[in-house]
Amino acid sequence: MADLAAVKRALAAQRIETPSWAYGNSGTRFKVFAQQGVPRNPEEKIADAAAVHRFTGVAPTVALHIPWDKVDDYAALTRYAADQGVGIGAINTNVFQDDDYKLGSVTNPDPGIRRKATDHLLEAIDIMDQTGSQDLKLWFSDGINYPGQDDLRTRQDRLAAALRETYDRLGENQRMLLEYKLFEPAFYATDVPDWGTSYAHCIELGERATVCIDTGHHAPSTNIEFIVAFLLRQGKLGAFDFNSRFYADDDLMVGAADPFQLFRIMYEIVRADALDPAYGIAFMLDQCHNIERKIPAIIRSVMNVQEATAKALLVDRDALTAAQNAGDVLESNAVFMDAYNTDVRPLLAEVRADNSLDPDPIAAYKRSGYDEKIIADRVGGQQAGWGA
Ligand code: RM4
Ligand code: MN
Repeated sequence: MADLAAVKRALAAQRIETPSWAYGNSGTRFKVFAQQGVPRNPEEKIADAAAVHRFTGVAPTVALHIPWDKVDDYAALTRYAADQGVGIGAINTNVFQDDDYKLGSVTNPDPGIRRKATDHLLEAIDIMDQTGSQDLKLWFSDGINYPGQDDLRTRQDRLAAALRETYDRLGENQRMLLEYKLFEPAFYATDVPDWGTSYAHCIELGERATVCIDTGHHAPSTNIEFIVAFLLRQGKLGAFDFNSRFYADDDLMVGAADPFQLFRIMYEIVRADALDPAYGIAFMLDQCHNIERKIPAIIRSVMNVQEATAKALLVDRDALTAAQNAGDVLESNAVFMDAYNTDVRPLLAEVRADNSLDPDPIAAYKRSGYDEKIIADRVGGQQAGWGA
């Protein structure tokens, strides 16, 4: 049996970072449906992240995306966040929304455009110096649509050069998280399409470069927990961008499409003793809430991660190891599934109550009047979103 007191301690200590952009408007390439009460600036996004933390108790940091969250004074923004009760987490870079980047950013054939893209990555580190952020998260939309359009191998050289320059600029306590994505917006070949490519570049760069797994960025049926186990064994798993998908990079609420997969991923984390924030993995959400209210969707996402984690912590590891070593296929699977099939909602309600939180964060949010308040207050001005 798992030690219940230890499980509760681990759940109370869990940390999940929410993304500033999930509080703003987003959509598909067909339509962005505006909502009432959407933040109009980084401060309002941070206020919403702080609301999520107040009701869940486990989301004390918010990731920023530059230039979407560009401000004149990052030290002031950091102080504002602290006043709200949260800290600023990873700094995400954006080299995918400028006309210059049509043929790529750091892998563009034009050296001037590569310079501009690399300068943006360096600028993000300057921002980290001011916010105290430790993580620089890189995602490149770079790739090509047609065979022969550009040289696959030369593009890797250009990528390596930009990563090297950026890595060398990192401070001692700063890390680089290199994300990969199978396709979109490039359709034929993406320059960082998979974990192997990211891993190889990270190895070349050094200790402080690690892989970020965005759960929505794989081919259908990819065994993500295998990637998790492998990277943990190599000490090269730095972060997650959690979300869920049915088809491509759907960016839906994590755990919505496949809660069992999320449990399997969290089991590998627990199995490696990597849940503790001190281990250094950043558990972040990277989601878009196109048709649902954003704040309760993020609260629900945090709860989904907590539920998967609780189940993972409940796996009877002694019984599992014994069954595995005895070659008992059915018993091993049964021990694993027993934990997955446990209703952990009462346990999590208890953990919340023990930590002076409402056992039902969604109901507490609804009762709080925060939603009505932002709808009333945030009138006029331009709502934040992917384009703004
Ligand atoms: C990408 C990737 C990045 C995110 C952007 C908005 O698909 O997941 O992490 O910053 O979307
Ligand atoms: Mn992502």
